[in-house]
Amino acid sequence: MLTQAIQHALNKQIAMEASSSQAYLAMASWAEVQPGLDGVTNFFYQQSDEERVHMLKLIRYVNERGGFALVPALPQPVVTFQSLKRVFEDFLKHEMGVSESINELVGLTLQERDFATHNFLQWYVSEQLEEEALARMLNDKLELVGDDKGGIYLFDKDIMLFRSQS
Ligand code: OFO
Repeated sequence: MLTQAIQHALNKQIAMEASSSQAYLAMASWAEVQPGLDGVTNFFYQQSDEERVHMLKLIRYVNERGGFALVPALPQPVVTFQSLKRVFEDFLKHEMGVSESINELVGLTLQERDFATHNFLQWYVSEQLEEEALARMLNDKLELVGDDKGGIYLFDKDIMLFRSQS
Protein backbone atom coordinates (compact mmCIF):
# COMPACT_ATOMS: atom_id res chain seq x y z
CA MET A 1 0.00 0.00 0.00
CA LEU A 2 1.07 3.55 -0.66
CA THR A 3 1.22 5.97 2.24
CA GLN A 4 -1.10 8.97 2.03
CA ALA A 5 1.86 11.27 1.51
CA ILE A 6 3.24 9.22 -1.38
CA GLN A 7 -0.16 8.83 -2.98
CA HIS A 8 -0.74 12.57 -2.76
CA ALA A 9 2.68 13.34 -4.27
CA LEU A 10 2.19 10.82 -7.08
CA ASN A 11 -1.20 12.33 -7.88
CA LYS A 12 0.46 15.74 -8.05
CA GLN A 13 3.01 14.30 -10.47
CA ILE A 14 0.18 12.85 -12.58
CA ALA A 15 -1.27 16.36 -12.88
CA MET A 16 2.14 17.72 -13.82
CA GLU A 17 2.65 15.16 -16.60
CA ALA A 18 -0.86 15.89 -17.87
CA SER A 19 -0.17 19.61 -17.96
CA SER A 20 3.16 18.96 -19.73
CA SER A 21 1.24 17.02 -22.35
CA GLN A 22 -1.19 19.96 -22.74
CA ALA A 23 1.61 22.54 -22.86
CA TYR A 24 3.42 20.66 -25.64
CA LEU A 25 0.18 20.09 -27.51
CA ALA A 26 -0.33 23.87 -27.51
CA MET A 27 3.23 24.36 -28.79
CA ALA A 28 2.56 21.84 -31.57
CA SER A 29 -0.65 23.59 -32.54
CA TRP A 30 1.06 27.00 -32.56
CA ALA A 31 3.95 25.66 -34.67
CA GLU A 32 1.54 24.02 -37.09
CA VAL A 33 0.00 27.35 -38.06
CA GLN A 34 3.37 29.08 -38.58
CA PRO A 35 4.83 28.86 -42.06
CA GLY A 36 7.39 26.09 -42.57
CA LEU A 37 7.70 24.62 -39.08
CA ASP A 38 6.66 21.05 -39.90
CA GLY A 39 9.57 19.50 -38.01
CA VAL A 40 8.91 21.51 -34.85
CA THR A 41 5.21 20.68 -35.15
CA ASN A 42 5.90 16.94 -35.26
CA PHE A 43 8.41 17.24 -32.48
CA PHE A 44 5.90 18.79 -30.08
CA TYR A 45 3.05 16.48 -31.06
CA GLN A 46 5.37 13.63 -30.21
CA GLN A 47 6.53 15.26 -26.96
CA SER A 48 2.90 15.72 -26.00
CA ASP A 49 2.15 12.03 -26.62
CA GLU A 50 5.16 11.03 -24.54
CA GLU A 51 4.03 13.12 -21.61
CA ARG A 52 0.68 11.41 -21.75
CA VAL A 53 2.49 8.07 -21.56
CA HIS A 54 4.42 9.35 -18.52
CA MET A 55 1.10 10.26 -16.93
CA LEU A 56 -0.45 6.87 -17.73
CA LYS A 57 2.49 4.97 -16.25
CA LEU A 58 1.97 6.85 -12.99
CA ILE A 59 -1.79 6.28 -13.02
CA ARG A 60 -1.34 2.54 -13.51
CA TYR A 61 1.31 2.38 -10.80
CA VAL A 62 -0.77 4.21 -8.18
CA ASN A 63 -3.77 1.95 -8.81
CA GLU A 64 -1.66 -1.23 -8.84
CA ARG A 65 -0.23 -0.32 -5.45
CA GLY A 66 -3.69 -0.06 -3.92
CA GLY A 67 -4.03 3.71 -4.24
CA PHE A 68 -6.45 5.73 -6.34
CA ALA A 69 -5.05 7.76 -9.21
CA LEU A 70 -6.92 11.00 -9.76
CA VAL A 71 -7.40 12.25 -13.30
CA PRO A 72 -6.75 15.98 -12.98
CA ALA A 73 -8.60 19.03 -14.29
CA LEU A 74 -6.32 21.08 -16.49
CA PRO A 75 -5.99 24.83 -16.94
CA GLN A 76 -5.44 26.12 -20.46
CA PRO A 77 -1.72 26.22 -21.23
CA VAL A 78 0.10 29.08 -22.96
CA VAL A 79 -1.20 28.93 -26.54
CA THR A 80 0.67 31.68 -28.39
CA PHE A 81 4.37 32.48 -28.49
CA GLN A 82 6.36 35.53 -29.52
CA SER A 83 8.98 33.47 -31.30
CA LEU A 84 10.33 30.00 -31.89
CA LYS A 85 13.11 30.79 -29.44
CA ARG A 86 10.50 31.53 -26.81
CA VAL A 87 8.85 28.14 -27.37
CA PHE A 88 12.10 26.31 -26.74
CA GLU A 89 12.97 28.44 -23.71
CA ASP A 90 9.58 27.53 -22.24
CA PHE A 91 10.18 23.89 -23.11
CA LEU A 92 13.45 23.88 -21.14
CA LYS A 93 11.91 25.75 -18.19
CA HIS A 94 9.06 23.29 -18.12
CA GLU A 95 11.35 20.26 -18.13
CA MET A 96 13.48 21.78 -15.37
CA GLY A 97 10.35 22.18 -13.26
CA VAL A 98 9.39 18.55 -13.89
CA SER A 99 12.88 17.36 -12.91
CA GLU A 100 12.68 19.31 -9.67
CA SER A 101 9.32 17.76 -8.89
CA ILE A 102 10.60 14.23 -9.63
CA ASN A 103 13.62 14.85 -7.39
CA GLU A 104 11.39 15.95 -4.54
CA LEU A 105 9.25 12.88 -5.04
CA VAL A 106 12.30 10.62 -4.94
CA GLY A 107 13.40 12.35 -1.72
CA LEU A 108 9.98 11.70 -0.20
CA THR A 109 10.12 7.98 -1.03
CA LEU A 110 13.33 7.70 1.01
CA GLN A 111 11.80 9.60 3.88
CA GLU A 112 8.76 7.30 3.81
CA ARG A 113 10.93 4.20 3.22
CA ASP A 114 8.87 3.31 0.13
CA PHE A 115 11.60 1.54 -1.82
CA ALA A 116 9.27 0.15 -4.49
CA THR A 117 8.17 3.65 -5.48
CA HIS A 118 11.77 4.79 -5.22
CA ASN A 119 12.69 2.09 -7.71
CA PHE A 120 9.73 2.88 -9.98
CA LEU A 121 10.75 6.54 -10.13
CA GLN A 122 14.28 5.81 -11.38
CA TRP A 123 12.89 5.59 -14.91
CA TYR A 124 11.62 9.16 -14.55
CA VAL A 125 14.96 10.31 -13.19
CA SER A 126 16.78 9.10 -16.33
CA GLU A 127 14.02 10.34 -18.60
CA GLN A 128 14.35 13.84 -17.12
CA LEU A 129 18.12 13.82 -17.60
CA GLU A 130 17.58 13.04 -21.28
CA GLU A 131 14.79 15.53 -21.79
CA GLU A 132 16.68 18.36 -20.13
CA ALA A 133 19.81 17.61 -22.16
CA LEU A 134 17.73 17.62 -25.34
CA ALA A 135 16.00 20.90 -24.44
CA ARG A 136 19.36 22.55 -23.66
CA MET A 137 20.87 21.32 -26.90
CA LEU A 138 17.95 22.68 -28.93
CA ASN A 139 18.17 26.04 -27.15
CA ASP A 140 21.91 26.21 -27.87
CA LYS A 141 21.29 25.51 -31.55
CA LEU A 142 18.62 28.20 -31.78
CA GLU A 143 20.95 30.65 -30.05
CA LEU A 144 23.53 29.92 -32.73
CA VAL A 145 21.01 30.34 -35.54
CA GLY A 146 19.61 33.67 -34.27
CA ASP A 147 17.27 35.21 -36.85
CA ASP A 148 18.87 33.53 -39.84
CA LYS A 149 16.06 32.07 -41.95
CA GLY A 150 18.29 29.43 -43.53
CA GLY A 151 19.39 28.35 -40.08
CA ILE A 152 15.81 28.05 -38.87
CA TYR A 153 14.96 26.06 -41.99
CA LEU A 154 17.75 23.59 -41.18
CA PHE A 155 16.83 23.49 -37.49
CA ASP A 156 13.29 22.56 -38.42
CA LYS A 157 14.47 19.98 -40.92
CA ASP A 158 16.85 18.32 -38.44
CA ILE A 159 14.91 18.52 -35.19
CA MET A 160 13.66 14.93 -35.33
CA LEU A 161 17.25 13.74 -35.90
CA PHE A 162 18.51 15.67 -32.86
CA ARG A 163 15.76 13.97 -30.94
CA SER A 164 16.79 10.43 -31.79
CA GLN A 165 20.42 11.24 -30.86
CA SER A 166 19.53 12.25 -27.33
FE1 OFO B 1 7.38 13.76 -18.31
O1 OFO B 1 8.14 15.36 -18.15
FE2 OFO B 1 9.29 15.63 -19.55
O2 OFO B 1 9.87 14.11 -20.14
